[in-house]
Amino acid sequence: MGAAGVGKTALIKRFLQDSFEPKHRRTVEELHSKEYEVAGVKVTVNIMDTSGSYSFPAMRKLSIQNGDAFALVYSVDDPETLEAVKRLREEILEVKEDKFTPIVVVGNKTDRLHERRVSADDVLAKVEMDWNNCFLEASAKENENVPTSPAASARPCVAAGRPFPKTRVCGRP
Ligand SMILES: Nc1nc2c(ncn2[C@@H]2O[C@H](COP(=O)(O)OP(=O)(O)OP(=O)(O)O)[C@@H](O)[C@H]2O)c(=O)[nH]1
Ligand SMILES: [Mg+2]
Repeated sequence: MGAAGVGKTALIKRFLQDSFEPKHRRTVEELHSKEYEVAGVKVTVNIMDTSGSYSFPAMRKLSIQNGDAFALVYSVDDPETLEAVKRLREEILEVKEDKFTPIVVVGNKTDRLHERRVSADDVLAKVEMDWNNCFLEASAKENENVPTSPAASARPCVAAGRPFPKTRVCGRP
């Protein structure tokens, strides 16, 4: 979930098809499925690509109710999109009534070096220390740090390219 144009679809496309679409096509809502084998057991992961543009409160609430884990995406060149992430997190906590709902915050478009307006350190402190959620920065365009499996939400955090101590697991210190 996240504001319009932050790269939600691009991250999913990179993750599922290892490709990148330079054109912005606004998503209404799209469900993707991927099969995995984890410890010899087949699991199907459903990934809901939500809309940042047509995000009506009722639709958003339904997406939250139906979701088990959330990737909240902002763009490092737009501080407003980080504010949207903060509001979404509040809404998720309210709807789920569960502070252990898995949430990973993703700062996308790190390739836009000269346009960066959000400091990784500031977001890292807020997300990891205050929220106890996981944070990473990525570039769907350059295929940098895009999670490669759903298990990524349980792996040690990598923020802004700096690995955390091996014992630090996202959301569970
Ligand atoms: N430079 C750069 N551009 C990106 C990156 N990821 C996405 N974009 C571009 O940003 C625009 C929006 O990307 P989308 O993935 O469609 O954004 P979205 O969040 O799905 O947007 P909505 O579906 O409207 O909510 C497109 O033009 C993408 O090519 C990235 O990592 N770097
Ligand atoms: Mg989209």
